[in-house]
Amino acid sequence: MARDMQIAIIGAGFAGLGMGVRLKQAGFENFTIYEKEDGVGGTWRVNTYPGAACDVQSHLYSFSFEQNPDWSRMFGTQQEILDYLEHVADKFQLRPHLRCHREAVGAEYDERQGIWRISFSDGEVVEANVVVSGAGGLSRPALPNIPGIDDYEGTMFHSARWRHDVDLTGKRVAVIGTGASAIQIVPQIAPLVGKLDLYQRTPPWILPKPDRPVRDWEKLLYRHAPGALTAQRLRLYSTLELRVLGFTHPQVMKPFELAAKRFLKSQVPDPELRKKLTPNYTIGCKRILLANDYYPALMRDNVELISGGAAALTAGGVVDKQGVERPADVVVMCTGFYAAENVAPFPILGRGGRSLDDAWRDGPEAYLGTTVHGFPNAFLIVGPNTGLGHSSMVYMIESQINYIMSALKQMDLFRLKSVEVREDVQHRYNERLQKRLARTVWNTDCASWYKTASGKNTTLWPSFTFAYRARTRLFQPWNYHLEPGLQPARGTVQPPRLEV
Ligand code: N01
Repeated sequence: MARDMQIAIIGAGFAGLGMGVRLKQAGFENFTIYEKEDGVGGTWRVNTYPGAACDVQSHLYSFSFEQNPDWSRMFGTQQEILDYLEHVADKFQLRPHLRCHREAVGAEYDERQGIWRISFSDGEVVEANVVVSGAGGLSRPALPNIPGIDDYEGTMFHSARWRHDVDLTGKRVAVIGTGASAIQIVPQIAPLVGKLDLYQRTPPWILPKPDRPVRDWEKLLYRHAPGALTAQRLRLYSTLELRVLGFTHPQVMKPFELAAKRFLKSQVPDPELRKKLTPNYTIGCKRILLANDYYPALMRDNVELISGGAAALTAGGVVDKQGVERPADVVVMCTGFYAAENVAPFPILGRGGRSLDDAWRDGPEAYLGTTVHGFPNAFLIVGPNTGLGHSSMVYMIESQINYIMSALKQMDLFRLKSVEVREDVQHRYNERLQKRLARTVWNTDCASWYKTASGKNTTLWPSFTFAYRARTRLFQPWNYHLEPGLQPARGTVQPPRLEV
C-alpha cells in the first residue's frame, strides 16, 4: 500500500475536516484541504448572525470519533461548534494540510493522465488524483428575485454574511424571510431595534426547542462513566430516527401538527396574529423549526408581522404585497441558499470536457449522493439527496467519508488510475430514490428549498440514516468503470500569485 495519491479536499467544514482525519488515520498523507475563508468551520464559521445555533443536539451533531463531554447546552451555539471544529483541526494535526483563502474556481479532469487540475482564485493550480468536495450544501446565499433590489440605498445584507459593523440599535429594520435563520435572528435583534418589520411569505411550522444547559453532574458522567456519552448519543439518535416514519408516511404527521398548533396557541393569545402564523400546508413539507422565543418576540410592540412577503424594494424601504411601503434603514435578507439547483460547488469539467452544471441541468443527481457518472475520481460530500430533515448531518457525512475511504483504499491497492460510476447504476439508483421520495411529506403541498422549480427533490435522503450507512459501508467496484495505471499526481503545478 503506497498511500501516495494526491488528494485535494475543498472546504474545511465538518466534511473536509472529517475527511482529513480519516485520511490521516489510514496513512494517506498527501492531502490538502483548501478553504476559501480564513479558517476552519465551514457554515459554523460563516453564519455568525445573532442567535445562530444548531437545531440538532450537540451530543449527536459531532464526530463519532471525537465525542465531547463538555457541551454547555443540549443544542450547541455557533461559537461552541466552531470551537469544537478548531479543536478537531488541532487534535488531529490537520493544520499542516490546510490552505486558507483558497477559493476553488474551477476543476478540470485530464482523462489521459487520470488527474484533476484545480484552479484557485489566487492563481494556484494543483494536480490531484482525487478531488473531494466538502463545499457544503448550504453555502451559496440566495437573494430574492424581487424588483428594486438594486435601487435600495440603505444597508442590506444576507443572514449568512452578517454585518457586525452595522449597529441596529434604534434603527428601522426589515427582515425578509421566516425560515430557520430568521426565527433565530428576530428574537435577538427585536429588543435592540427601533422597529422591526418581518416580511413573511409562508409561515413555518414551529415546535418547542427542548434546549437547556447541560448540568455539571451530566458532564462529569459523560467524562468519567464509561459508555455514558455513547449511550446519550444512541438515545438521541434513535429518538430522532423515529421521525423518519412521519416524513415517509405523511398521514402520521397529524400529531405533530396538533402539537405545533397547541404550542402556537399557548404562546400567542391574539387570534389575529395566530391566524397569520398558522401554516396551510402539511407539517414537515418544509423544514420543521424549533424555537421557544420566536412567537414571544412577534408580540412586542416594536415588531410587525407582514403577511404575503416582500414584493419590491425602493430606494428607502420595502413594499409589501398589498403595495404598502415601509421605510427601512437596514434590510436583512433571511432568504436562504441555493440548494436544489445551480449547485455545482464550482465550475467542474469532467470527462470529455462536460460541465457538471450541464450534467445536472435537469437537477443534480449522483450515486449514493457521492459519485457522478462522467466525473471520475471526484467525490461529493453532502452531494445530491444526502440531506436530512430529521437528524444529524454529521452522521451522513461520516457515512460518505466511509465510502470514499473504501474507494481510495481500493484505488491505492489496485493502483487504479480512475474510478467512475456506471451510468446505468446511477440511473437505476435515482429512479428508485425518486419513486420513494414521491410518497414522502416533502412532496405534498408546499414549495421548499428541498426541491427544484420543477418539483424534483434533489436534496433529501428519504429513509433511515442507518440504511444509508449500510449502503455506504463498502465501495462496490462492480458498480464502477475502473482503469488501471495510477500515477501519483504532482500537487501544486502553479504557485499562488504573490500579493503586491
Ligand atoms: O433559509 P430558508 P434559512 N418575501 O430557505 C423567504 C439550515 N439552517 O437560511 O417559505 C418574504 O429556510 C422564504 O419564504 P417561502 C436549515 O437546514 C439551520 O432560514 O419560500 N420572504 C423563507 O421563509 C435551513 O432549512 C439552522 O415562502 C421570502 C425564507 O425566505 C436552511 O439552513 C439555522 C421572500 C428562506 O428560508 C436554510 O435556512 C439556519 C420574499 N420575497 C439555517 N423570498 C439551524 O440549525 C424568500 N423568502 C437552527
